[in-house]
Amino acid sequence: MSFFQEENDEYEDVSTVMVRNSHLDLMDQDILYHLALGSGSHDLRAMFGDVKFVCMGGTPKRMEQFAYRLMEEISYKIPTGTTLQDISRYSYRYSMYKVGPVLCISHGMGMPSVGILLHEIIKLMFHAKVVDPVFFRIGTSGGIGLEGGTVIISDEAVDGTLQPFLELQILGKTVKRSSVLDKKLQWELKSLAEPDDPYPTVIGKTVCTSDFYEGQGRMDGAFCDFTEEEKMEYLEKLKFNGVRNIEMESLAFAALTHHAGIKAAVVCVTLLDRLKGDQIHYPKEVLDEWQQRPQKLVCRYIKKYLSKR
Ligand code: R2B
Ligand code: URA
Repeated sequence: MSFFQEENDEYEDVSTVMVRNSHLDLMDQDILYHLALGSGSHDLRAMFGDVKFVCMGGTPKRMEQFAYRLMEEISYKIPTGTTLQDISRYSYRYSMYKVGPVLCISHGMGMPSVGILLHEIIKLMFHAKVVDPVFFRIGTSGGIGLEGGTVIISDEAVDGTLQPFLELQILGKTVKRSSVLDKKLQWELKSLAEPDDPYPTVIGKTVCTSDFYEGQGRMDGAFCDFTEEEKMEYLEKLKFNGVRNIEMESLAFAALTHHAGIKAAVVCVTLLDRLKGDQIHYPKEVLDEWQQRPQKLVCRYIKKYLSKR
């Protein structure tokens, strides 16, 4: 397909990941504490220099599953009788698996968790001199006017007030970072949705919140000070503004990858339609199958890219 052709052309002008921190040059080693790795203790270039894709998702189990799916799909072999190792197991924070040029990492829940991980993974890419990696978040979300099981590729990540910025408080001041996602990557992913897929794959805006309950207009948390009418007015306003889903990491993911000049995409499945309710009531087997849908799409992308090399 033509886009991979173009992409390869693009990669003729390759560049390694840069960090925007001159202080790192002055440190004799950099401890990536939450990954249980370090530039002094590990040969990061030898371990990770070949990475091309970094895939992040909420839970360790899902990312392990994804790593095994990839192994199958790209025919990546490990010695018979052995299993993939969780590279960050001694951190007891995140889980990380490497399948050839793909890193699969759990990011936990919420922007602080994915933010810490991104700082360390971006530095890992820098120390390992990785060339033009592509980052994916594969996750779950609440749909806005879309049935459970729908796959959404985010074209923009915005906060609960629809602002396309991540707001950080640094030294007591508010700093805004734009949450930009790669347009071309979104359409490349969309083109890999198959007519036979028994679910829709759409592109749309994603609201990212700091809370699952009140922050997402749910009335089933421990606290709720708004009425059903106020909730529906807000959710309808989101729909009117092109929002297709709500989750909790895309804003930090988009803003920090963009700040590092890294191409990134967010692909989430919906677990319910928030215009119809708050509780996630589907059976576990249904939810498990739905959660594999973003994995399948990203897997198709990686497979296609690798087959063109
Ligand atoms: C989706 O699901 C989690 C909350 O249940 C959160 O990490 C998110 O973004
Ligand atoms: N994750 C969220 O953040 N919200 C939902 O409604 C479902 C999954």
